[in-house]
Amino acid sequence: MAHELPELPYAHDALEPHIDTTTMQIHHGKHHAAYVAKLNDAIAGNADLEGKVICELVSDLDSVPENIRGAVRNNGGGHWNHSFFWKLMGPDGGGEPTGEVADLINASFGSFAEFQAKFEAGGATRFGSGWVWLIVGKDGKGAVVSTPNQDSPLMDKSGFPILGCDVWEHAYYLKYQNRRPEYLKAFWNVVNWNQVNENLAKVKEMMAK
Ligand code: MN3
Repeated sequence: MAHELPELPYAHDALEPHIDTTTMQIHHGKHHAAYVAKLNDAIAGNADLEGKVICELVSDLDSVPENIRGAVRNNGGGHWNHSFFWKLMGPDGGGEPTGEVADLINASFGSFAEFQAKFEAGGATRFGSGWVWLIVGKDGKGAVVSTPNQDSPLMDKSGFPILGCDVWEHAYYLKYQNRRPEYLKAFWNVVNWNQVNENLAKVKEMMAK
């Protein structure tokens, strides 16, 4: 089965004014769509790889033949990261974290404000293009990590991501130009904490096995 571009779980203008309509249209409809198309091209004809879901594929790059490993890393990473990212935002998002995520953040960082500062700094200091993440590490604690390009914590096994923010210029340049820290601050207004809690519940289930 070929990989497919998932539909946005909300309208393109749903995250206004924090993330603008045109950015969402291009980001989802062009950038993400291109990662999906190039991933399908890269693995075409390799039945073993074609049979894997995207999460399996990016979690086991060693099993990908060397001649297409770079393409799968970049485009498969792009597909997984963006599919994860869209769901983390929503028109009813923002506010303080809730439920077990709130407990994890307070236990790991001291407070939501301290976590926000770490996350924003992680995103702002990522040189060039990449992502900043909240992961659950092997010790069960929350940690902020940043990855270059379309890499993710699934690739280096540093932990399981439950929240992430795309800090490529294409994610914010139309509205924020060079002001990446301002975009990172605006991101808090659209975070869907219910989804982050769902992600945490899944991670906990996986880690318990
Ligand atoms: Mn992007």
